[in-house]
Amino acid sequence: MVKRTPVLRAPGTAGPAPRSRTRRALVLGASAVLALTGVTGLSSPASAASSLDEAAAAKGRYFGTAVAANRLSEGDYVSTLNNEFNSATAENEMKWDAIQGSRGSFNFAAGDRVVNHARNQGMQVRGHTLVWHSQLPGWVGNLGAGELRSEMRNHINRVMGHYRGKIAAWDVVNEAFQDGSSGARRNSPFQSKLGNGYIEEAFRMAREADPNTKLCYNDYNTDGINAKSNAVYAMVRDFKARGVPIDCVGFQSHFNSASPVPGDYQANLQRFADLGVEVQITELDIEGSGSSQATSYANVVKACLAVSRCTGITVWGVTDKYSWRSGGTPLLFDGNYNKKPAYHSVLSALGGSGGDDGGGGGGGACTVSYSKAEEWGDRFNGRVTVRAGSSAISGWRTTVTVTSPQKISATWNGTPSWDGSGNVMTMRGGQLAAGASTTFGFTVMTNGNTSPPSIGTCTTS
Ligand code: 9MR
Repeated sequence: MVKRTPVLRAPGTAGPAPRSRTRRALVLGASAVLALTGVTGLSSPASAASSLDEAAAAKGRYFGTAVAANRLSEGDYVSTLNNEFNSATAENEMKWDAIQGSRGSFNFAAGDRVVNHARNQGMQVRGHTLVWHSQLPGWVGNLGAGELRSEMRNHINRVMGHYRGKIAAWDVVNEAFQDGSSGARRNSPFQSKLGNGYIEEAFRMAREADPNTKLCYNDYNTDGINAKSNAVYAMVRDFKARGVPIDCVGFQSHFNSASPVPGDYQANLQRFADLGVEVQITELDIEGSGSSQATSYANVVKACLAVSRCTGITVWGVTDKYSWRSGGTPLLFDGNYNKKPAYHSVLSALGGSGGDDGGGGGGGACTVSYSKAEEWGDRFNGRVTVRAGSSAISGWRTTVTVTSPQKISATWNGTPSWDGSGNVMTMRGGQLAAGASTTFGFTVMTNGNTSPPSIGTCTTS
């Protein structure tokens, strides 16, 4: 239960110049807090990133998620998305049936919601997907070859044209190969009417439609070295040899006990990278829980980091409850948006702080993580989760720094105190068992400045 303390209005003196709104300044912000407060004995280095996107960025990678437009009205969904990810893929909203369900009638509304949200948050966007056998409206399958070719070009032109300048990479063709040992093409209207050349045609059309975005081939069960990935590999090698435009290969990476992370995952990524394309992990999810799920996730991250042309990782959803495989709890946040052991192992593998390899609880004495909660026209609520590491602690403190003219007007679930500027609040709390967490909150009156606060590192007492 959230308990609100009476309004605690700090003295209003001039603070530092307003920063840009990006919360990606949190890491630097932590150093600023140190300078202001002279706090010593911190549990983790101020330079270690405390969110997935910042940790990935420090390694030169992005960390993304699939986003569903109809979840963007849910506060916890949005705050988790905004706090942890710097790349978004529309889970369904840019597929052919969503955009051009009826021939010639284009509807970009849902896709635009995802793209606008992402761009407003400074995230990049992956485009998914232009040519795919699934989620393809019936009218496409009824066309003859000539019309199908011109409709494929028209769809690519219209969709890529609409999003020109806003998409970092497009999945031009998705899932064009069969599973199993044949290495054969999957049957589809494109395959059966246009023949083997349709993939090349689609990539050439895409380059013409937008020469400034990356063009990817994306597939599943191609994560290890097997007949299917060999077939994709041969296609990419041929494209590169003949100058067919292709920039990247997406490895969906949907894993479970029947299809675990392959032992040759890194080697497979590397052999594609060696063809001169970027490799991206595009739809990662791993069914399971606890430390075994955490270890598998860490292995995927480590494989990507070991391949210099592996430019980023996208997980296929924010929270288990909305996953396409929700029964398998395959994501990094549970249904209540709590960070799972897999989250901590991913953060740790990315070199961030507050992570561990799945034991529940960071290795350090305590860690903090911030998320934005409710938002109104003149104020927003912030939430900080404080988590004990692998040992119990008898008390903790951290700082919240806001940017003048912002003011913290209320707090709950902790004991606050203030520095002379009124911009730095120190929050204190009591004991926590090993790995346990607690959450405190506060309201920031924006006074016109919506920058996120900077959260200091966690100190035990
Ligand atoms: O996650 C998507 C789910 O909501 C849809 O119902 C499904 C329909 O085909 O597509 C899911 O996303 C798929 C992605 O677009 C391509 N690779 C496999 C993904 C999981 O099925």
